[in-house]
Amino acid sequence: MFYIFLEGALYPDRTSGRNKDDDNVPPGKNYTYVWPVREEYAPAPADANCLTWVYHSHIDAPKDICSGLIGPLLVCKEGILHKYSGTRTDVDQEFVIMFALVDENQSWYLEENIRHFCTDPDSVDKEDAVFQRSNKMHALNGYLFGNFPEPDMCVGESVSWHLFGMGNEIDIHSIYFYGNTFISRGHRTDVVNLFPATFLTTEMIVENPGKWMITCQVSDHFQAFIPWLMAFLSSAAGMLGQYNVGNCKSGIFHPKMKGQQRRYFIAAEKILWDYGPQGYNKFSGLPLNASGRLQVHSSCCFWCLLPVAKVGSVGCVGFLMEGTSDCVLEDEAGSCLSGGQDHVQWCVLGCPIIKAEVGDTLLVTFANKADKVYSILPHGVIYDKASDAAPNVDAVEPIKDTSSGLVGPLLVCKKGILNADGTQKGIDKEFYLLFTVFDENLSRYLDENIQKFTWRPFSVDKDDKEFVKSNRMHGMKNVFPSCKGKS
Ligand SMILES: [Cu+2]
Repeated sequence: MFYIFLEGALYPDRTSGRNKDDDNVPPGKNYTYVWPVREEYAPAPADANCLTWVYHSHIDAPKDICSGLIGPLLVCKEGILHKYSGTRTDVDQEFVIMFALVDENQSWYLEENIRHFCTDPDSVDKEDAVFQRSNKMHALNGYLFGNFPEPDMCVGESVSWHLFGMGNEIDIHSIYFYGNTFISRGHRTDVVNLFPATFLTTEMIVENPGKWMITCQVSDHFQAFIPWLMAFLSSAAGMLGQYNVGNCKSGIFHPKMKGQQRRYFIAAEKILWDYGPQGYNKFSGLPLNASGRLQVHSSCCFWCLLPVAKVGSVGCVGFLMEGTSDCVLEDEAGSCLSGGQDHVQWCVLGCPIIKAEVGDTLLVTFANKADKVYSILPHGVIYDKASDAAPNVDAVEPIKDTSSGLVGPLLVCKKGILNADGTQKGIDKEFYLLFTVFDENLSRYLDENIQKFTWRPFSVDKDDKEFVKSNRMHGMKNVFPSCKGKS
């Protein structure tokens, strides 16, 4: 709650005189705003103990914010803040992260920056598209290139993360914390979505020691394109940060896992994937080689090479792809370790389905039968550094891997939910829908696809706008519900 003359927002609110003092605080002057926090503004019962809000300058909000004038404002339930120090009594630590594309083109200091930091200021064209793009920083708290100051914490600590997004229509972020999960709005997750002016409090009980990444999973943000830096900094220019978890607290005890071990064998093999196997558009009725689709087909890869995953496990009744091997994993003597033909399911894009109940341990053996290096990184389960598929920023190419088709669902169920055959109690059928734009431009097989499926490979311009557009497949994959992945 605030009074209109304490609002600090410049807009035609029909105020005058004293009521305008809050609107403009000139350099060298000061003004004290008064913002009572009334009961009606308290966190609701289901909210976190402290709600995340922000405050910012409002002379020209976009320009002010891009000039750095923004900060967090936490409103906590009564009794949560220490009477004297103001620190929180309910958690061990708290951190604030702003995810925003900081647009230096909008800064009040653009001219000053050009004069100070450009070698030839007079030659700078502020309307130049490349110049403008180079001024857009996909930042965590205004830091790029992994320079975000790394929060330190101990296993066993409770940590409150106050996250917010600001900025423009490009600021749609899927924030992923590697290594640990957290509670957000009453749900367990490790990914949260942020939009401009969206504020979120998440609560983490830190479980997993190591150095872990915090990333935006939006492909373009993860691999932020900054032309003059990309050449030598690669993916490290993106919206990335890290946090450190140490075993620095004594008396932390993890109970023994009492559930069952669920074993999965997953292999990746390269196949030819057909985005339209029925040969016509089922909504328009047009054949896929009709003029509307010809461009897609001719420019590159309506057909594309992909690695696919297949799962083998005893009791898994799946479908086999004709002409493929019938065993996921063989021993050195050639004997099948994973159940053989009767127990192999072939899955393409968004499969196989891994399931476990709380207390179980998943053992996933991954056999890479494709022609490039791949790995498996899970969401929502704990893994140590020996099972961490993302050891450091440079080694990670998650965007390319998911664009190449290597992504699948993983279900973590409450105890007692799964039947012996892996189906869910009380559920007759399960379907898994993967909605995504498969971007073949990012596939590891782009060059191979161009060679195989274009009429004149040497003439293909991979940066051509139409070519790039034609390679983005707005797909929906219905993963077959039949895999009963039980060991
Ligand atoms: Cu993002």
